[in-house]
Amino acid sequence: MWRDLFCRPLLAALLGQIIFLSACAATQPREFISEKPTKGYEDLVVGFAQIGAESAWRTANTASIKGAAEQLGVELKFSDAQQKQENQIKAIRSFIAQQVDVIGISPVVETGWLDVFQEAKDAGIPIILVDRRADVPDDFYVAYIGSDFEEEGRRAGAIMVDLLHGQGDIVELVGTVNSAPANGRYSGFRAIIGAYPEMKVIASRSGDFTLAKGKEVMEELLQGYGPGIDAIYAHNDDMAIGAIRAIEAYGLKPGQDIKIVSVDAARPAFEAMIDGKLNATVECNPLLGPRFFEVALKVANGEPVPRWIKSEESVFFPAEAAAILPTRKY
Ligand code: GZL
Repeated sequence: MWRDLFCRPLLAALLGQIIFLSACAATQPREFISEKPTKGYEDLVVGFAQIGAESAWRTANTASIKGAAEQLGVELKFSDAQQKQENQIKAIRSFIAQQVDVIGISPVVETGWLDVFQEAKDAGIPIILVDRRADVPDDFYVAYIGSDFEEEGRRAGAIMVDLLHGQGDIVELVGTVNSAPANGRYSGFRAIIGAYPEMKVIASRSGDFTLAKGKEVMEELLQGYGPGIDAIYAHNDDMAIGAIRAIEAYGLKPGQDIKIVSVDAARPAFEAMIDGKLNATVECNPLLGPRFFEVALKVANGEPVPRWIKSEESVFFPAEAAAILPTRKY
């Protein structure tokens, strides 16, 4: 009897309270719930420290990043460092001062980033490496979006073995010294040709990924080695085109007297293959803009992202160059 008098009304009151509170929670606007509001692309402010405009690849990479920002409505603060590390460091400090949501960078070289990356970490601003890696502790960046440069070097090495039938003297045009692509392409190439004692790299000089420097270095190497050069391994197409011009000026036929293998698969490489002056190009994809902002948005919203978003890449040869050239996006 006394339970009925006492318990039922109490139970009814408790039930009413539970219903009322859950109704409140369901109707409360998100900002009053402890979660942080999710950002959209149009809320995102991103700083990108680009290396420069040294090659056709870099031009395409910049166009991809700027184009994606515009298409998505992201506020992009973009800096061109003219291939100088100190300018990239200044750019990162400027992005920190402006309190951007995320910083992207293609580090011109692998080392010398610890202090400024620490400053970004202390400011709570995540860094995404795009295109090139940096030699920093894992917790100094949230993701790397880019290629496997060692694999690119291995692919170039395998092509060179075929072209030279396992024997010949090779000249190497190296990219920017101490950059991740130059280091990876250098070691990957040697991992393959090292199994062929009759294949020798007789000279390895940096052309800094530019056409002009590649031509200049090739002119010097032709003076030193001349017809003794069986093949060239160029770490990018721009240096390969510079070498082609030097070989022609020297009086030899590029692609025939001297075989040439390069990396990037930019349009000028396809044109050189169609002209019979280049024997192969290993693809390195510069069109990283959309993926960069996709990852940046997830990071800004505290969502997990893979540590390495790896580019899918191929290799191209003269026989298919004319058919493929119209389809190339860079
Ligand atoms: C590779 C990229 C390199 C290209 C060059 O991912 O960093 O820099 O191979 C470019 O053409 O200059």
